[in-house]
Amino acid sequence: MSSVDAVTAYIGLGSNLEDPRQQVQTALQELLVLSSSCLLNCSSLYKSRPVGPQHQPDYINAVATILTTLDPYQLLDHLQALEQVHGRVRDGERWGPRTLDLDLLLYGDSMINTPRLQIPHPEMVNRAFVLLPLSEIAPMEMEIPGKGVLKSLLEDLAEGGIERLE
Ligand code: A4P
Ligand code: MG
Repeated sequence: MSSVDAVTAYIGLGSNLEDPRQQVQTALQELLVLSSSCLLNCSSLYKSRPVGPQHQPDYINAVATILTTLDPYQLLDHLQALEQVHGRVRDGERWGPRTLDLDLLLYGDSMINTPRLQIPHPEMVNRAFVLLPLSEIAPMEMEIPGKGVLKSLLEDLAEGGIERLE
């Protein structure tokens, strides 16, 4: 098992099946006890229409940040195991409905482009449901590797149709 110095990573949480709000809140509790990691902060919850196929319920999303000594592939293994605990079924539909999706958005300033893992998550900068919660818990001047500064990316974003929940 490889190990690394502690790295700050950002995780996107999303759900649109089986009480999505509860799914995301439970997943945040599970991130609190993630091995070799410490939960640093989490955003509010946001509600939005699905991006992609429209024949599915609205999504609840949030972003969390952790400090971790897991390497990025170990972290992805843990996130995918948590998705399974939440009964995630993959039926092959791209961007289809799910009980829980955990995307590894950022891992320090790493850029990774392998079949199993792309970091930064390739779609994150196009998505209000990622950038708005991220902006609650990350510095506005943060550089998203290869993409730009968070503040500018937010300014370029079409923000419509997303609601921050209390
Ligand atoms: N993978 C590669 N890079 C990563 C990464 N950085 N984080 C691979 C996580 N996984 C990564 O993912 C497919 C494969 O991507 C994994 O096996 C992993 O090795 P998946 O979770 O099985 O399938 P997916 O989530 O349907 O695919 P994808 O392309 O990751 O979809 P997204 O980007 O997660 O989008 N609309 C709203 N409003 N809110 C949402 O949360 N989510 C999606 C899914 C679509 N529309 C949405 C939302
Ligand atoms: Mg995903």
